[in-house]
Amino acid sequence: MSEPLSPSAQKVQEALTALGFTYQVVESPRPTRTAAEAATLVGGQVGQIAKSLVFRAAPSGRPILVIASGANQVNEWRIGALLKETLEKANAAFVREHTGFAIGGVPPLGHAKPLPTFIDQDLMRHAEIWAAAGTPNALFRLIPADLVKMTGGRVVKVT
Ligand code: 5CA
Repeated sequence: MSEPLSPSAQKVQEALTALGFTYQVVESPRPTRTAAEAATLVGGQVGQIAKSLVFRAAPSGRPILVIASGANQVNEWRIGALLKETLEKANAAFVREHTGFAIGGVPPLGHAKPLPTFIDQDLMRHAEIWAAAGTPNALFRLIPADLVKMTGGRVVKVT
């Protein structure tokens, strides 16, 4: 617990602190590369894991962040319709370029540049949720309402 955070996790911790949140990023020795692994580690339900998924909107080419419940499969068409664009899954290089983080650790905040963000309404019904914090081993626990505040995201149905 008192080990120093890795640089990517530290970046997320600093973003949280800069926004006035007291949430603490924790890094575990065990990887939490997937929502299921994260849920097992924190002893929660997979639906309480906020997975940050990056898409590429066409034709604009801009990045879009969808923060979905670990229990849900994002319906790309539904989000695309809100943007009047088509969403395609981003590749690893696109994710790193636009967020500054690698797949498996993409956090909901602290990105290279802020991304237009959509938040799964199903995350809102939990008392607390967990999000990735920069590396496949880093997480932080938060209240869903704060996820909306820290990202400026729009809460929508994503399935
Ligand atoms: N640290 C965990 C739990 S919070 C985590 O980040 N999970 S995640 O679900 O948010 O991130 C993994 C996601 O990355 C997958 O759901 C998938 O959408 C995406 N992903 C995994 N592999 C690839 C790949 N090769 N190309 C594009 N996206 C990928």
